[in-house]
Amino acid sequence: MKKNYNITSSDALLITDIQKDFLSGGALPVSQGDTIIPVLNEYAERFNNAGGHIFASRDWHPSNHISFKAQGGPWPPHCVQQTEGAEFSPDLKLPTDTVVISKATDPKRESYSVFDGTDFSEQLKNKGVKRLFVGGLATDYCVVNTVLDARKLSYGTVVLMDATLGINVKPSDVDSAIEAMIKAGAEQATTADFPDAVDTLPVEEAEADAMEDKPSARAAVKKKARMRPRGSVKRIRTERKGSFFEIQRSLYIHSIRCLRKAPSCCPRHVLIKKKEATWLICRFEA
Ligand code: VGL
Ligand code: ZN
Repeated sequence: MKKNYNITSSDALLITDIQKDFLSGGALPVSQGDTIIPVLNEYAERFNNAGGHIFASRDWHPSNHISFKAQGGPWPPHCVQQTEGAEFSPDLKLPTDTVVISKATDPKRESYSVFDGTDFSEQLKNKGVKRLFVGGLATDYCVVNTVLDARKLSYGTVVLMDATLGINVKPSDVDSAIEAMIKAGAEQATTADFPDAVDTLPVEEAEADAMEDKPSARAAVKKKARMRPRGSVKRIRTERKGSFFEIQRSLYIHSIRCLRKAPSCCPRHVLIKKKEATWLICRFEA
């Protein structure tokens, strides 16, 4: 059954290790790793629009890290600080206020979990995060260890199954990792478990201001809205300082009726806070 996660400011998305060395052509590529990048981009946009917090971790090793073969470890050198391989993929679209967490920086210690030896836990606490959604690379190393730590710290924890892939040194490693995460109380979800994607059309500040004091401007915006093509696309209403206007006419009657009662009067309405403005997004089509 669809879970319909409602993302708020007490939620965070963690995008783990989408770095060149873990992608095709890198030093330790995860097979098909590149294919999850567009999915992660979509999650990032969704969380950003909904006022959720976004974190991106990076494996950030010194050149003599204990996990490297020359030091007796299992891996070829990868994600060495300040090298190209440690860079995030140029295809990854991180919102501007994404918080980057660097991990496994101690030469003498392997740390797969983003919680290990970082200030991640403190950052989550400071931001009031209660629930963590995790995607990225690699399911059987960074992701599983991070998720198990998140559960130990009692975070609601959701593994984004369509946005994570593993290394499978042993072919059963990813399966075992998933089993361990579920056993620890993590949920599994995919994009289909979130409300339908909505286009958040930003309201120009000027346009919204004009509407507040000038009924004629309001009429012009409404006329423009009426001229938008109809179609099956779910559309939006916005609310700013108590003034509303519709983006698509098919929503208008329903939404006005709704708003008179309460902004969250039906399950298809979600309120999200973004900067000072409150956006009311309606997924209802009249
Ligand atoms: C990772 C292998 C080596 C990870 C880091 O973060 O998943 N995997 N180093
Ligand atoms: Zn590493």
